[in-house]
Amino acid sequence: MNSDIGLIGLAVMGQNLALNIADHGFAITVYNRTTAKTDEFIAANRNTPGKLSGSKTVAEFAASLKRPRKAVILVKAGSATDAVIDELAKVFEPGDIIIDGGNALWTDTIRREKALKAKGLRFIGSGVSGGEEGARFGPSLMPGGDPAAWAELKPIWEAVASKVDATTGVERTGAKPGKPIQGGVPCVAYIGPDGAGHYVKMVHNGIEYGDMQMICEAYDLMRGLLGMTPDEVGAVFEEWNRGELNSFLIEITAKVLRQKDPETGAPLVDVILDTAGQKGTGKWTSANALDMGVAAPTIAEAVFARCLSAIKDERVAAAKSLRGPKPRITGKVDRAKVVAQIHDALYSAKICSYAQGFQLMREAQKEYNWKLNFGEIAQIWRGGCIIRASFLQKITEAFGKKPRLANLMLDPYFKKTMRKAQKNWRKVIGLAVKHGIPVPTLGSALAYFDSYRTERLPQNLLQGQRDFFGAHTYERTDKPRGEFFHIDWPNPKRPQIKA
Ligand code: NBP
Repeated sequence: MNSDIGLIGLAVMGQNLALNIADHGFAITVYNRTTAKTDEFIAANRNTPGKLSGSKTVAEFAASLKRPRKAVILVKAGSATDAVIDELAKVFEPGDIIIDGGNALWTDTIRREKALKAKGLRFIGSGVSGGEEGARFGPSLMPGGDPAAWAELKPIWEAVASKVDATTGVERTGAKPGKPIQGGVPCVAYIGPDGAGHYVKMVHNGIEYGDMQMICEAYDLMRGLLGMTPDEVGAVFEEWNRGELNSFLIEITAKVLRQKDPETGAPLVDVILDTAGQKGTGKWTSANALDMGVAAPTIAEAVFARCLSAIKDERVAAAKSLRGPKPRITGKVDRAKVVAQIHDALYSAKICSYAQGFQLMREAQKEYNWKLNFGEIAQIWRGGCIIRASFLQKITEAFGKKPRLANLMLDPYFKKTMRKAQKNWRKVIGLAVKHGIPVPTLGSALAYFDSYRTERLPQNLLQGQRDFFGAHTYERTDKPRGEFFHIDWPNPKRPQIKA
């Protein structure tokens, strides 16, 4: 039997994507470094209606594929991906296509594409988002690389991707094993050459870090300021999920908050240790923002918040010696009013965080000579991925109307939303500061908003300082941009020198 496609790497993502591909009627061969996993997977899915087969060697795997061969790699990102590519390159022929679906660093993808091209092989770096469930029933897919190779992969990627309604952007749900979703717009689009797909997937993950942290801060404010129980906060998130904050992350937050610990019966969230892990894509996004000189403080703060959470022992010790105000608001409090204020703070900060993500992609496309379609990117994030949200329909519309929009916050819908919400947002940040509750993302987003809308920032003073100690020069408000001046600070009467 000749398979339409092959897949290497049978951990969570690989197994689920393989079953998804088979469900859509494509014959697929799978391979895993540890053969026992391949055997177990094939045995466990013997009754699947799809055409699924396993190979014990890479040579056998290659021989089972229709030409030009297509192989998806879903292994641990980094050296494992290189190892698998090296193995495939030995048995593949010119024109064959290798697709890396892992969370690769986009610069690795650029390097791999170049190296494989020299061997006549075609390479696609495709972001795959949506975790286990997404891979099984419809992920959001962000492919980048050789356009001709993409044309070959397109029918399979469009079939397996999540589907949304064309006009409303609402995700079509209810897929079951052997019964995939029919119709709708697939959440996949060709992103651009070489590393573009993996770059956009990385920014998606950075935005995901921001979303998760902002939700955690909203939760913390409700518990700290108002003394609400996890169940009560869960009910608020359930209600928010019916409005403009509707999203996968808000939906699962409500479920996490409602969950009881099977062992103690206590709210599970109270039993879970407050130290967060991370795999690196948030750090990559933030480091890249610094490298390119693009402000993405909300995403970076989300990464730092995880870092601070991880030093649990230090925090426990510090809590005993560094005193602050009491978190709880004392006296009579209108709980519904404060909850509504937190809602507005969360929504406004979310707009800022996404604005930062899109600013990053705008700069990266200049750096790497890509032509990214921001409306399309927002569109393919509407379903299947972790950040899927109703709100992405608004972003799709914003970039649809104005593809070169300078900043998402300037779109009329978002401008109006922030004008209405900012009073409440400022109240929440004020309350958080007064009561000593950390709000790194909600607060940094407000600083981003205020900085972006400020005509004259204090960096005039900063340039003065730089010129004072390092003769770094400054531009003048009364002279054309690009003309640089320096004064001899100890002898300021001497004329300014045009640098
Ligand atoms: P893991 O990232 O845990 O990788 C495990 C797989 O890598 C196994 O199949 C393992 O084979 C294989 N592997 C390793 Br480790 N080293 C190898 C090597 N040197 N040669 C060949 N194979 C090797 O799997 P995952 O969580 O399913 O994720 C797969 C990819 O998808 C990753 O890049 C991940 O970042 C990305 N991703 C994951 C998620 C998610 O929710 N998990 C979401 C989106 C994207 P073995 O069985 O022989 O050890």
